Amino acid sequence: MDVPSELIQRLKSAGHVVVFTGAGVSAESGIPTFRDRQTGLWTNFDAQSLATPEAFERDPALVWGWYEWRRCRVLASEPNAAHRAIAALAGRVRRLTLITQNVDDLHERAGSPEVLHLHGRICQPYCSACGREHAVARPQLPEPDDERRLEPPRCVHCGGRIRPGVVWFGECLPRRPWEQAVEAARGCDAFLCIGTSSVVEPAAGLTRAAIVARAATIQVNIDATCLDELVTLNLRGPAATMLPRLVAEVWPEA
Ligand code: BJW
Ligand code: ZN
Repeated sequence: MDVPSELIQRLKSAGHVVVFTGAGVSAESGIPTFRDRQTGLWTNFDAQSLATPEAFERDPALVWGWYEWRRCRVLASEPNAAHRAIAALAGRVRRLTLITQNVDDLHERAGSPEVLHLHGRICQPYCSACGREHAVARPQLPEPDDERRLEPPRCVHCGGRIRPGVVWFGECLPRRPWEQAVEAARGCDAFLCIGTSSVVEPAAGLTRAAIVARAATIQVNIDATCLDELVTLNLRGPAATMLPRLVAEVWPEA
């Protein structure tokens, strides 16, 4: 791994480390990313028909069925070496803030206790009318096909439709996690940006905020992004390989 020695020293002495993750961190767990040229969700499905409040209003069974299929995939997957390396890192630095755009719970299952979910959680649906959380049963769905439609359940309190617990296009990010994420990005010493295309706002602005605040910024990605020339170090490769190596080199087990 090609990490310049001055940067290693800078990272070792970083008191507050932020780890910011996107779909690429879960790709090696078998969860599809959004914008991959072949397997990306938005390559194969229309985001406007599935990931907007208007889409749910128009065709709730289409949207709910699709998200239940996605929830099945999350439940059937396991954390990978990248999730585990991030969990281990938390025990080796003074302070670590983990921010994710992912709606899966693989960071938690890898042992990261506190995760700021900017785009919600797929396993925590709630009532579209009164906002109360809804406990969902384990989904039993056939393999994806055209019959993926499923009527959303109704709220036991108010009868409203239950909706997926995720943040759709045009919706605001949850206030508290967003505020905490902004504060962490502006105040950290090191910022690791892992497996995100950095095209979705306002989340993508966090890395820019860390750059402006002169934190050491490290990007891990298998592909080029708009941040390649802006970060302190650009590590090109799969997260499940690169992150354990980076953590072992900079923050070895005591
Ligand atoms: C690997 C790898 C491996 C692969 N190892 N790497 C300003 C400018 C322009 C537009 C906007 C703006 N402000 C707001 C907008 C609109 C919109 C937006 O950003 N649109 C852009 C796409 C143009 N944003 C919003 O609407 C947001 N809300 C908002 O701004 O509210 C205020 C407001 C309200 C009303 C009007 C105006 C403003 C909400 C955004 C919600 C995003 N929701 C989704 C879906 C969540 C639910 C679901 O799961 O279905 O969140 S979209 C999707 O993108 C998902 C992700 O969290 C998000 C980011 O994607 P991510 O994680 O980066 O995945 P990919 O696939 O893009 O990239 C994967 C990367 O991994 C790639 O780079 C690979 O190379 C890499 N990789 N394998 C390492 N093994
Ligand atoms: Zn309700």
